[in-house]
Parts: sequence; structure tokens; C-alpha cells
Amino acid sequence: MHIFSRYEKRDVTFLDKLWDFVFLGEIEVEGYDFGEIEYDDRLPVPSAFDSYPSYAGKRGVSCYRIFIDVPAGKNAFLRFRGTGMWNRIMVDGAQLSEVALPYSQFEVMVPKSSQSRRELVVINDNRYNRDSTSLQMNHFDFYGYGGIFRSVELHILPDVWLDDVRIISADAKSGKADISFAVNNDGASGKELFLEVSADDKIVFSDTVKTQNGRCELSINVPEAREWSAEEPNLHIIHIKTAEDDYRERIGFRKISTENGVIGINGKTTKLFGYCRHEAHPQFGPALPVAQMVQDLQLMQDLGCNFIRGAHYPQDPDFLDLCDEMGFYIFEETLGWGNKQEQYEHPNFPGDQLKQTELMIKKSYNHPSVIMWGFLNEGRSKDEKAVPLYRDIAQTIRKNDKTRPITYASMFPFEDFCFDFVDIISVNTYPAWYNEDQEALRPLGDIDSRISSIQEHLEKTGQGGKPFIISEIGAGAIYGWRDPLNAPWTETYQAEYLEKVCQRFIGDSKISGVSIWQFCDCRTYATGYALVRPRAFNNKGSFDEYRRPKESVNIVRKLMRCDS
Ligand code: ADA
Repeated sequence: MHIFSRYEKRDVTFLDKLWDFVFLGEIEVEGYDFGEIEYDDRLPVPSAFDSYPSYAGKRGVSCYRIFIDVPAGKNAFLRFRGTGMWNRIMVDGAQLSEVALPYSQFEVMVPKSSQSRRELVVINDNRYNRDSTSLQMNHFDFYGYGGIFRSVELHILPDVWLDDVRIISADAKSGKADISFAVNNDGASGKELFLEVSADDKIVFSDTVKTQNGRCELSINVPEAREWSAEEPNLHIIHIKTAEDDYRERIGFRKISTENGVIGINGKTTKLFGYCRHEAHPQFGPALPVAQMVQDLQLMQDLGCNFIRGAHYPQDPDFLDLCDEMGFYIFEETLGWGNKQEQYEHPNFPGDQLKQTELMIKKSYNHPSVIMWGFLNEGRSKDEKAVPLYRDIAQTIRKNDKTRPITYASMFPFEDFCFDFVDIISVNTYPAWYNEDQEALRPLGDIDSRISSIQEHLEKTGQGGKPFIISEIGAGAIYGWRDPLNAPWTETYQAEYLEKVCQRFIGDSKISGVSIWQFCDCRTYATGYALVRPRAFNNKGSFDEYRRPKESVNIVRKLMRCDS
């Protein structure tokens, strides 16, 4: 099930069905004869193969196979909305691409053939290996799954097709929307293309346009344009058609500003409140059905949330479609988690980071819900050696998108070298949880004092004019665990903790946003690291992994819902 269909004319098939599957385990991919293998199982795509009981916890090579129909002589591409770890894509035995960008949406052209029935094979390796998969490591505090997590689309293409459509719509008063898109297989620049563009079913443009450097640009006026915001998520449908191809998109008119230490949405100072959320479920891993996404969003709406930090990777496009339509502000970020120094020094790491950044922006450019870009969660921003990568990622974002502010979640607010690159300062902090004084009993008073000292430091170091977000704060609670001591791990301690966080946020106009860590419990280390993660879950959710509410939910709802 998908939320919004982006093509009417183009022949697009979702390959969401049972694929042939085999788990080969600890083999070497190079030199292995994949033509000879026997597929002894079938598994649904999308899903994580190692979320199934038969393959739980297994690491190694697996193969997926499906037969697809591409009319002879036609151009076609495959769009993978998100895969796990390392993948090689093969059609009819020929290698088309190798991709090691977990959670990224990417496309692979299918070479033309005189045959229409084609064999598509995806070889997946979910082993942690810095040389092949530089972005995801074993020490990350969330489970690294393998397989094809998200939908796969097959696009049969006309001779000339549209790609990478980007629409800027900031001003509802004028209703002006600037459209830019790539024209593929267009040949020489300067070629003319006849276009018809409609906005909410009314034709607003019908003329020839010239392509320049493979792209077209035009502006339209959307009749009766209305502003988009989380409170009033008004969307308009833009439909671009050529003689042979088309692209539909939903847009929202909204402008984001970050002046004078506050976040403005359409000129109105806006406080962002919500949760960090992993795409996680004990049964489905990171491959959440749309029904679960809707449940998650409703649960957060019920608590008065308008903000979600998509921790810690590019988000599922269906989830963003839902956020556009239900009204949420999203902090979307690339894959990162406390990356260690050695990772920065790995030859693939900077390049893979930049590639994933560009793909994320391309995928999410038109979603009004996405209001800021992030990267390198808790990276080494206090280390001079990491500065070039922070700078390069920030530059890449600015080059690709001039409409959204940049941020990253820092864990070193007092020593950070990279805040100059961003528009919004985001800090992860866990006072009264990872506490300096381990002997203090219920040190909840530290929450206020730590937040104040971070704010004072930012002021002193010249960052006070930028909006400040607490991008993580929270405490663990085991679902159902109550105890007269109300010590850490009880639901009561977490509830009292989040009460303090909400009160501080409500009473402090200098905090522009809070995304509590985290929405629901999620599976994490299957290693010795789990000794600090009871059940091998990160238990800081306000809901447990099945979305059962803990005590903190009532407190958050009471404080954050204006109508309760
Ligand atoms: C970090 C990290 C989260 C989570 C959290 C925690 O801030 O960004 O992913 O691991 O700590 O629970 O300690």
C-alpha cells in the first residue's frame, strides 16, 4: 500500500511480492558462481530477511530473485526505496550496480534487451564490514538488518523521460511555484519539449520549454494557494505532463526561517515538540507497514507532537507522505551514530556520506514536512580531523537545497568545532540519566542545570543567535516496571524525567525544539554492549516496542496537548 501515486501515464509496477530467496551465509561474494544457486525459500519484499524467525540474527550473504517484464527494446529503471547494508544488483547475470548506502533510495537502469522476460537478482550482504559498507557499524545503538526493506519499483520508460523533479513553493500569497526537472535521454541541450502542467486539476501551463544542460525550469501560479503547516497541512497537486511521460507531486506552501534564535514557519515563531523515532518493530525490523506508520503518527499526534526526528537515516517516502498529509515537521538525517575516528579515516566514508546526503535530498526535496536536514548523529564534531567532512556535507546540502536549514545532533555542546556550518544548533544530552555523579539518587534537578549551562555556553561562544533544539533527551523505562524506589528503569522515573523536560521546554522561549529520545523501544545490540541495554532493546521509548504506553505518556499528553 502506498500513500500517493506519482505517475498516471508512466508504466510503473511495484515489485512488492514474494521473491525467491536463499541464505548462503559466510561465503565470499567475489568469485562465487551465483548462476548455479538454488533458491530454497520465498520471502516478501519489502522486508528484512533477518527479522524472520528462520533467519533471526544471521549474518552473511543472501540472494533475492524475481522475474520482471520489460518490453523488448524499452528503457527501464528499478527504484529501490531502501535496502540494508551492502547490495549488488544483477539483471540476466550482468552486474548493474553495487550499493552500500543503507536506507537510501537509489535507481538502477536496466539495459535494453530483445528479450522481455528478465531475471533480477539482488545479492545482499548484511555482515559488518567497514571496507564494503562504510556507513553502518556494529557499535550503533540500533540493530543493523539486511535485505530489501522498502518497496522496489520498475519503471518502463518512454524515449524521453522526466527525472529529479524539484518544486519550490514558499509564498502562498503569490501562489508561485518554481519547477525544475531533468530530461533524460534528451540528447543535445536546447531541445524543445511540450509541457502541460496542472495544479489541482486546473491547467496552469501549456507551452514548449527549452532544456538546458539536461534540465528544464519554469514557474507556475497555483490558483487559490493555501499555506502548509503542521496545524493546517494544505497540499496542492501539481501534475507535469509531456507527450509521453508525466510526474505528479504534492506540494505545500511554506517558508522556514531561522533568524533571531527562533524557528519561523510562514513567518510565525514555531516551537517544535516531539520524539525521535526509529523505523522499528520487533517483528518487522525496519520494514514497517503503512498501517503501523499511521498508528505511530496518531499516537504522537495524541500527545500534542508536531515534530519528529527521523533517527538516524533517510526516511521511508511513504512515511513522509503521511507526515505531509497529517501535519508533522520532520528533521531528516543521513545514517550516522557516534562514528569513531577510524571511520572518518576510511577511504569510502566521506564519499558514501556525501552520496547518501545527495540521494536523501533528491528523494525528499518536495515534502513540505521535511523542514531541516541533518547528518552525522553524535559524530566527532569536537575533533579537528572531522571538521572537513562536516564542512563538505554542509556545503553539499547548501548546493542541493537553498530552502531548508541545516543542523546535526551534537553530543559535544561544550567542545564542538562545527557549529559554524549550521543554521540550527541541535544537542543530544542525557542529564539525570548518563549522569556524572553516579551516586546521586534521582538526580532530576540536573536536567534544568545542564540545559542552562549548554545555553550559556552557546551564548558565550557566539552561537546564541541560532535556534537551539534539544535533539535527544530521555531516560530508560522497562514496560510495566514499577517499584517503590522509583529508581532508573521504572516507568515512574521516566515519567518524572519527561515531566521536567516538558516543563522546561514550555517555560523557555529560547528552546526552539525538543525531540525526546525516543518514541518507542527498539531492538539494539546483540553483543556485549547489550549489558547496558536490558532485553537488548533501547528502552527509552515512551511506548514499548509494541506501542504499549508507559506512564510518561500521560504526563507528556497532559503538558503538551493544548486542549487537555
Ligand atoms: C545517543 C544516540 C541514540 C541513542 C541514545 C541512548 O544519543 O544518538 O541513538 O543511542 O544515545 O539511548 O543512549
